[in-house]
Amino acid sequence: MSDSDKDPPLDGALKEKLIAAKQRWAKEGRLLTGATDPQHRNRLPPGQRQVKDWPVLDLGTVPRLEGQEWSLTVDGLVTTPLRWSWDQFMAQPQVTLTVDMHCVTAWSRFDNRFVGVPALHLLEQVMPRPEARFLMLHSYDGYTTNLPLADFADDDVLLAHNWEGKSISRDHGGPMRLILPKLYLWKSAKWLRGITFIDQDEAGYWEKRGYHMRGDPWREERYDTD
Ligand SMILES: Nc1nc2c(c(=O)[nH]1)N[C@H]1C(S)=C(S)[C@@H](COP(=O)(O)O)O[C@H]1N2
Ligand SMILES: [Mo]
Repeated sequence: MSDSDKDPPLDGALKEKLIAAKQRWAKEGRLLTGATDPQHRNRLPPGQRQVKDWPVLDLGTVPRLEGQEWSLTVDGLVTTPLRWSWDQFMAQPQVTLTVDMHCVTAWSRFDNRFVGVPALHLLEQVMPRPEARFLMLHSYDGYTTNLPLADFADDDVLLAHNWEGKSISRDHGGPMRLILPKLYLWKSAKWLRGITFIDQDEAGYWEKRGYHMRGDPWREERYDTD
């Protein structure tokens, strides 16, 4: 039996992150926001300007998903693939976070309060296999985008369905979209319908068209300049 056969399904680092996150969420009233993080005192990443409205950006096809038509499928390199109906999704643990959003088109919007299911909770359910290192997100409009598992596996990543106390509107990705504040917003897939765990990075819709494979706004990873 090789060492990897004995690996626990949820690797140690991921498990520690999950436990630490749960402890933080458990502190009542705790909202995660750059405002409370001294390292983000300068909240505007390089080349960004602050906006107060929330612009809509997408491929132009806005899916209409009524209750029964919606599901989320998680598959690929996971121990327990899953498919959640809307009711099953809404029955998962929920967290409220206040986060900043940074779009590659140079606008940033501060203090957006989202409610949703933590990505770490989803990871705990599906248990990525040790060889899983990236994710491909699939959306109802045909959009795709890729992510490192390390960026998805963090306590500020949400499968979000509510913004500022209201269901997320259709044009902003309702009924459910990803919110991953650490990367440019094109990584936060709207109308999310599937997540596939993969071992090697693959380019999604914009990444095939010259956008950066990771997209960290603090490093200004807008385009692949190679
Ligand atoms: N499904 C889907 N998700 C998507 C997109 C898209 O076209 N389809 N566009 C991305 C891009 S390029 C941006 S900037 C943000 C915009 O989100 P917003 O319209 O809510 O501001 O959504 C991202 N998620
Ligand atoms: Mo974008």
